[in-house]
Amino acid sequence: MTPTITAFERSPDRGKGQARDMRVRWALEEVGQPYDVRLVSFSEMKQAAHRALHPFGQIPTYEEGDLVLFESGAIVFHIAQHHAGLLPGDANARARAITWMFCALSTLEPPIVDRQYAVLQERDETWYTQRLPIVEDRIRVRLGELSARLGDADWLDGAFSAGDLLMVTVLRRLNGSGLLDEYPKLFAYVARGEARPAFKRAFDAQLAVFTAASTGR
Ligand code: GTB
Repeated sequence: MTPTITAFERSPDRGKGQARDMRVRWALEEVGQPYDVRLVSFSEMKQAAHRALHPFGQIPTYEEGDLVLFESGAIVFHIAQHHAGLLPGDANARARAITWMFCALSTLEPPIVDRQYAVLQERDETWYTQRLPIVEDRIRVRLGELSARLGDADWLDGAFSAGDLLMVTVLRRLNGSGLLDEYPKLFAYVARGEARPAFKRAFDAQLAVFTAASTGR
């Protein structure tokens, strides 16, 4: 059965692949699962029909027959569990890959999102210029630790996994901040993820949505 995901009708990131449907698209592309996309506007997201799928009125969602999921991490995990290619067969290696999935979402993503909120919503506050360096230093601590663990390896634990997929999408949220440039190993790691054909297909698909919305095609 072809799953349907939801995505922004017009993404505020202007097609940069920062919205969280990107990680779901990428996972589906990695495993070769075709999918449909239903585009939703900001107002549609907050209406009852969409809230029935997503209690917080957000994207992405995932529908597959009777199954409805929200939370991008849970969706990627579901895809990885039901298709070959994103989680190793060996039980211990699989558990470690899942650990990296959690790590991406619960250790790396929160300070990075905190910075994005600061930049987007707190810029006019009197304390903004004092707070931003504090937030960025918190991110630097995690990036330094992650970089040390990655070392010269291509991926976090052996072959590319759903853990890398989530980590790369989380680190991409630092694009334009200059922070990732301070960690050449992580910079190269993200570039390796972005070079994967499945990433490119997912990126192009979400960019096409933005381009069509902007040009009216
Ligand atoms: N924890 C949830 C998950 O992982 O699925 C978070 C879902 C979420 O934050 N969804 C956002 C959303 O629907 C889109 S991805 N926002 C609308 C709303 O809450 O009303 C977050 C996002 C949005 C925009 C950019 N950007 O412009 O760069 C980046 C990321």
